[in-house]
Amino acid sequence: MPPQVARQASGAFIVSPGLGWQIIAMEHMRVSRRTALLTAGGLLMGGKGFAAAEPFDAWLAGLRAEARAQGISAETVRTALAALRPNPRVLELDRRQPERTLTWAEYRARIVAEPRIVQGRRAISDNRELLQAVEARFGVAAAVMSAIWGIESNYGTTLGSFPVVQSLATLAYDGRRATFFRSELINALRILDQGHIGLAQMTGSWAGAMGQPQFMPSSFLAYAVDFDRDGRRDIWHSRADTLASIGNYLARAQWRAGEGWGFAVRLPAGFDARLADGRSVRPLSAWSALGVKRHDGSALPASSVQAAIAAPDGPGGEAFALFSNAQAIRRYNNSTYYVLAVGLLSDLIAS
Ligand SMILES: [Ca+2]
Repeated sequence: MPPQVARQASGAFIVSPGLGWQIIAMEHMRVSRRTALLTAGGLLMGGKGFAAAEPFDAWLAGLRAEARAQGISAETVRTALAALRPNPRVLELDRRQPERTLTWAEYRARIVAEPRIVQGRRAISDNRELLQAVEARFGVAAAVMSAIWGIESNYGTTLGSFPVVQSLATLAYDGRRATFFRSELINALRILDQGHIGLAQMTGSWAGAMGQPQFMPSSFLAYAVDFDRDGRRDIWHSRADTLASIGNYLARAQWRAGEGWGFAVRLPAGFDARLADGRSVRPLSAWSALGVKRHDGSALPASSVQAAIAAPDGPGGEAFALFSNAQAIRRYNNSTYYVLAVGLLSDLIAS
C-alpha cells in the first residue's frame, strides 16, 4: 500500500482548458503522488529551466547504471533509454498553478455528468459476465470498479498519450521530486523488462499514470492482474486485466464485500462543520443523536456501524455518511471529492 499522507480538507483542482473534460486535480492522483507533491513545496527553482544542475546525458548514464544494478536487462535499458530527451511539456504541466479551486458542487457536475453515467450503464451491460467474474474473485461491487474505470479513463477511451518513460525521466531529472520519480522510472523499466507492454505502447498521463486504471508503475507492480491469462498484465488493452486490477487494488485496500460506500444525509441547523471532515468516524447512532438524518428526512438506522460525515462545501452544501468502503476508495485516490464522485457514479450506473 502507498503511505498515508496528511489530511487536506479540500483539494486544489486545476481547471485545464487544454484538456477538454479533464480536470487535473492536485488531489486527483495516487496517494504516492500526493506524498511527492507535499514534499515538493518551496523547492521550485526560478525560471523555466530544470532544477537539476547535472547535464542530462550524465544523469542518464547514472540512471542506466542504476537500472542495470537493480536487475533490469541490458537490452531493456538500451532500448527504453535510447535517444531519450526531457519533455518540456511535462515540466510545463507539472509547474502550472491552479487557476482556482473547484467547489464540490462544481467538481460533481463535471465528473458525475450525464455522458459518463450513460456510458457507465453501457459499460456494465457490455461487460456483465466479466464484471461478475471479477466481483466473484475480489468481492468488489461491479458498479464501483466501473465507476473508477469511468473516472480514470472514460471507460478505457482516454488513457493519456505521453510516453511514460520519457515523462518519468523528465520528472526524475528535474530535481524537485527526483527520488519518487526515479523510483517510478525504474519500476516502469521493470514492467517493460517483464514484457507486459511494449515501449511504444507504454503511454499515460503527463505524470506517468498508466493505462485504463491510471496506475503509477509501483501500483502496477503491486496490484495489476493478468485476469485473461495471456501471460501479460495489460492494463492498456485488456478490459479483463483492467477491471481485475482495479478490483485487486480495492480488495487489498480492505474493501468489504456486500457493504456500500455511503449515502446522502441531511445535517441539522447549527451542526459543527468540523465534525464533517469525511474521516472521523462515530457509530450511526451517535450521528443520529447529533441530529443527522437521511437525506429524505427519515432517521438513520439505529446501528453501531461506524461512519464518517463529509460536507465538502460546508453548511448548505451536500452532506454524506461514509462507511469503511469509502475509505478503501480513498486509498485509490486520497481525495474526498474523488471518493464521493466514485460512490455517486457507482450508484447512478447501477440504478
Ligand atoms: Ca492479460
